[in-house]
Parts: sequence; C-alpha cells; structure tokens
Amino acid sequence: MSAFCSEIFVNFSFSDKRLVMEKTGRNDPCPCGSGRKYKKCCMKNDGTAGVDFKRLYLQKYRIRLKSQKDIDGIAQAGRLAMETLDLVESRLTIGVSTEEINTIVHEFTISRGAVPGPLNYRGYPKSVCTSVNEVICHGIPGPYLLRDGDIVNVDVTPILNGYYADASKTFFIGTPGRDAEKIVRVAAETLARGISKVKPGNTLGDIGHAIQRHAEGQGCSVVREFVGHGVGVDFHEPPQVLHYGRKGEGIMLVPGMVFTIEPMINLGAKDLQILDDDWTVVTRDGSLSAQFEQTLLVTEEGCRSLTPFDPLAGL
Ligand code: EYF
Ligand code: CO
Repeated sequence: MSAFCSEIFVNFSFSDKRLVMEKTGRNDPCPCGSGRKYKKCCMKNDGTAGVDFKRLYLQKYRIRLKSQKDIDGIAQAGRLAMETLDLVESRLTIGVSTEEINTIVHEFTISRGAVPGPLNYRGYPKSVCTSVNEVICHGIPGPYLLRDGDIVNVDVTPILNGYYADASKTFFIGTPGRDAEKIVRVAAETLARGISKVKPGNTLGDIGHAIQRHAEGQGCSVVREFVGHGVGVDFHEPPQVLHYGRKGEGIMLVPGMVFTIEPMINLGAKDLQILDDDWTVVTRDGSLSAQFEQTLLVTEEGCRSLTPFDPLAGL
C-alpha cells in the first residue's frame, strides 16, 4: 500500500510533504488512502520511496550526494585530519609560535602523501588556519608566540587521493580563565547540538536552530558571515550550512550528503571585522571567539562523522 505514497506526494514540494507528514498522527488513517494506520503505512518510509535523490539534489541544489567510494576516500582524509589535530595538540604549549603549528601541519600532511587544502586556496598563504583569542577564523600562522591563558583554534583540511576532509578544535594554552573556559565549552556544545540534528528527514534549518538556540541561551552569539558547507570532492561545495535558523526550514537532509558543521561562537556580539591582511577575521568588540568543526555524512540511520571526535571530551 505504501506504493501510493510517492504518487500522492508527486506534486508536493518537500516542505508540503513534511507538513502533511507532521500533521498526521501515528494512529490516524494514512493520507495515502490505504485504509491502514499511518504508523503502519507511509510513516515507515516517509513517502520518499523511489525518489532519485542523487539526480534531484544535483539538479535542484547542485548538491553532489556521495557514493560509497567517495565516502571511503573522505573518511581516509578525515582520519588524517584527526591524526594531524592530535599531533598539533601534543606539541602545543606556552611559547610555541603559530608558524610552528603551520610547519607541523604542513610536514605531517605531506609525509602522508596528502596536500594541505588551505595552502594557496583562493590565495591563502599557509597550510592551516590558527585563530587565537578574538580571532574568529582564517588566522594566518606567523611569529605570534602562544601565551598562558590563550585559546587557539587549529583548522585543517587535508586533501588525500583527491578527497577533502575539514575539521578543527579550539585548544587551551596553559591555564584558561573563566571567559576562555566558557566560550570553548559553549562552542563545543553547539557543535554537539548541531550534530544531534543530522538525520534523514530533518532540515538544514533544524541544525542552525539548535546551534543558535544553545549559543544565545548561554548569552553568546553566532557569527553569520561564515558558514558550514558541502565538502569532499571540493573544499567548498553546496549547500551552505547556516549556524542559525528556524526549525523545519531549508533543504531536507538525505543519505549521502556530506557537509561541515563549524559554528563560530562569540562571547560578546556577533559582529566581525576583517583585518588589513584581508584574511584574519576578528570580533568587532574584541571578545573571545571559539569554534569546533567536523565533516559529517548523512546515513540511512542518522549521521556518521568522517572526522570523529567528542567535542566535549576534556571540557
Ligand atoms: C576572510 C577564504 C578565506 N576557507 C575555509 C578561503 O577550513 C576552513 N573552513 O572550515 C577554511 C579555511 C580557509 C578558507 C583558508 C582560506 N580560506 C575565503 C573567503 C574569505 C576568507 O577569509
Ligand atoms: Co575548516
């Protein structure tokens, strides 16, 4: 009987379809007219059976759903990204320069037969982004020596066998102050909240809403100008993944989508400015900013991180 389901929804957009599905109670008669209870009929397959999402998403949104070969390749790059962040963490201490972080990332990436994605990307001059304290993102490694109480985000994107994986963590240097502890904890929690919404049938708006609600509930703010993105075959692919938004809005998540979630969370206001080097993005009010990032795959069951780590570990 559920074969009717795709027919009755054939002229509906995804949001129309979701509306019908959400308004129908589990024990109501199924909207497909089968005479069976909704829970025993279309609720089980959500009315999308037989839809060629690979073609539809490419045509409609320019989103490239990933094949198993793509997923294996991105996961391999993801393992390298995580090993790189672990190596950086083991070397971070008071007095290390951000240039040294660049050298560690560059040499380790090359030693594994991979290429650092950021290097020369749109003219970016280094192999990693190192964003300290009030720097929101795209901090350029240089002579700055890390100090006791600093926070530093290290953002890596190795390209391995043509596949990209993008991940970052914010680390404490020495003993953190209360503000540093708070912003790093809230940034980690927003990533975890965002990831918890990654499953087929949810929307990009569900992810953004969960992140914004938590950050603002903690008295922090969400940067608007930089967003998550599809990733894997290129560094930046559709869709854009906003870290703010409304429940149920935006593109529906389907298996095979691979994208980053990388909320940039400020302790003060959300406004930013870009420094004269044209790369370094800082908070306008000078408040601390923190970020964690993972590359995520939508699976039939929910979500698989291709750059897996527990954002809350050690916090
Ligand atoms: C003002 C770029 C920088 N874009 C993204 C290009 O890892 C990244 N995201 O998670 C990431 C890293 C880099 C990057 C390094 C350079 N870019 C584009 C536009 C503006 C900008 O800085
Ligand atoms: Co990144």
